[in-house]
Amino acid sequence: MANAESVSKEDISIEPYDTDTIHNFTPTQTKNSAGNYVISYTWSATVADARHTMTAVYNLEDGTTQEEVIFNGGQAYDINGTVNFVARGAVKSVTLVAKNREGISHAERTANISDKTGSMPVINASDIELNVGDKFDPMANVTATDKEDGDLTNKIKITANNVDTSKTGTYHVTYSVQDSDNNITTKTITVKVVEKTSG
Ligand SMILES: [Ca+2]
Repeated sequence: MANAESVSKEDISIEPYDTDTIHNFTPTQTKNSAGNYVISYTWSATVADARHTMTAVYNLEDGTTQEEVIFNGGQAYDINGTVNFVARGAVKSVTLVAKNREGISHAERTANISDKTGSMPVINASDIELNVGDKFDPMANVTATDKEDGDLTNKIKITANNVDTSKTGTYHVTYSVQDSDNNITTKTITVKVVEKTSG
């Protein structure tokens, strides 16, 4: 009987899942050069059972989620890591969820995203009209500004320019500028070249 009682006690014992603790979790969001949202954070946790897993749930602005297992268990009690996660869209918050080996959540921590993507740069450029034979400087009177970076005029790239002032026509110049958060703005202006009218 003593043996049966012992087994029964073990079966009903509650494992100390609630001793799991998530520390050091401050995700931030940036954009990479491809325009994808990248979530970065370091994290650490004290996990009561090495068989537990840690899953990150990324809550996107469109209301959907993406999940990624960032810890698969099998390690000792103090675990940590660095995550760089590429999301489909802007991320509102990230929830780290510790799950026991039955897949049941038993510790979690949600952090709102500190959005580092900032505002888009602005290109100031206007359509212009020229006379045949005029000189055309595509950078004349063209500037770029950014709320976070300030003046970005020297970062402007001309990505297309078919202007030919030797003959009449309607031409286009396309400008592009990238800010320090990898936000890219493009702007196309129209350049009309007309016959010089005398008088
Ligand atoms: Ca900016």
